[in-house]
Amino acid sequence: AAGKVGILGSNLSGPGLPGMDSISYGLVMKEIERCDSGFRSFASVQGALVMFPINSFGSDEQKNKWLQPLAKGEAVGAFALTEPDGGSDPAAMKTRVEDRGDHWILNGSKMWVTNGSIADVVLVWARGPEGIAGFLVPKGLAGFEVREMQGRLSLRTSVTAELYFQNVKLPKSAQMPGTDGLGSALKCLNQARYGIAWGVIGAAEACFDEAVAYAKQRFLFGKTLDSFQLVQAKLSDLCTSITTAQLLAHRLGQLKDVGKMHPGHVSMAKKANVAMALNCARVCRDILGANGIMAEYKVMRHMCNLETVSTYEGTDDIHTLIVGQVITGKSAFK
Ligand code: TGC
Ligand code: FAD
Repeated sequence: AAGKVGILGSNLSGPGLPGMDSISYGLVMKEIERCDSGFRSFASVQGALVMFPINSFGSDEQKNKWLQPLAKGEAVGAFALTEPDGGSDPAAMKTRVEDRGDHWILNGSKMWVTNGSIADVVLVWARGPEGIAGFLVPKGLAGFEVREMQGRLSLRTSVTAELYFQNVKLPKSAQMPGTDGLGSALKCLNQARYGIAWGVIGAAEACFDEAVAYAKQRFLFGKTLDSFQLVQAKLSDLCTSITTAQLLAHRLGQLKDVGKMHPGHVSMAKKANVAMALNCARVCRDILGANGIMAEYKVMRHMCNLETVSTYEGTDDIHTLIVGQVITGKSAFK
């Protein structure tokens, strides 16, 4: 359905692609995440982490083969950067390709790969003879094993997988010719983090709307909950923080559309807006009292989802340090 309405990779320009402006695209992400962060994750991975790199770094053959099926939702993509020994530090990656003349041999493993078990094609980041590069790996190749990760208490509408590559033979054409080191992978993350900065506002709005509606009808101490000053103060602060986040995302979109969005801007917005949404979900959960923990209400589901959103695409700490680096000129990672 998402493919039919044209919302997958909708901000990308090129033959047959919608080319939506950044703010419209952000609003789409917001509305998807109002429903569930797992659905927005699917859309982020498909659009920002698979279609964007194919469009930016792929060969004509790769673009012709994958972009339209991915845009229409006829094919599913995944992005495999994270490894067991390198979550926040992807430069530590051990997955590697060896050049065997007319083909590559891929060895290594990835984990926490959204869409991994349902993907037709996985963008795998691996260390090769000339540094880190991206490779398009279709499903079903000999030596490519996928294990779905079970037991998550967050983002339960999406699927996450571990990927294992044991002497997987790839044609030379699997390499994305425009990828050039870890920076190429990080460019994809900028796109996805942009979508998250917008998306989480939708989750926060959903929690806020539910809490307002609940407080209007919950009767305590002889009047409805929304009459109490403490509850009004909570709602007032949340409304202000949601509005502030909207303005931050809107400004980021304006900068993106004129080519002035810096990775530091994206980090600031990802960190601030996710923290805002997580706080909003927690406070709204509190306003609903015991009902707030029940599955029939949205707040706890959004709250659990947002714990993941705070971790993936760069943790809150990592974005703090990226902004710190922009301010001081000193990398805390080295
Ligand atoms: P560092 O030495 O700073 O940088 C390496 C090269 O990359 C360049 N660069 C960037 N380029 C574009 N955009 C950015 N945001 C960039 N950040 C850095 C940099 O200029 C350098 O270029 P060059 O030409 O000099 O080589 O790299 P580092 O190893 O010190 O690490 C920096 C750090 C920690 C910020 C980075 O590794 C990082 O962002 N870590 C977090 C990892 C992360 O976010 N992983 C996400 C995995 S995907 C995912 O979670 C999907 S979830 C599903 C969903 O989205 O819904
Ligand atoms: P770690 O890096 O081990 O971090 C643990 C803690 O240490 C955090 O609090 C962190 O902030 C802190 N920390 C790390 N470094 C520093 C430092 N220098 N200074 C201070 N504190 C630090 N990855 C993909 O490649 N593709 C995907 O599709 C994908 N989907 C995901 C879906 C889900 C549901 C989840 C949970 C994760 C997904 N990820 C994906 C992985 C995600 O990007 C990583 O989980 C994230 O980058 C953090 O890595 P980690 O979990 O190994 O935590």
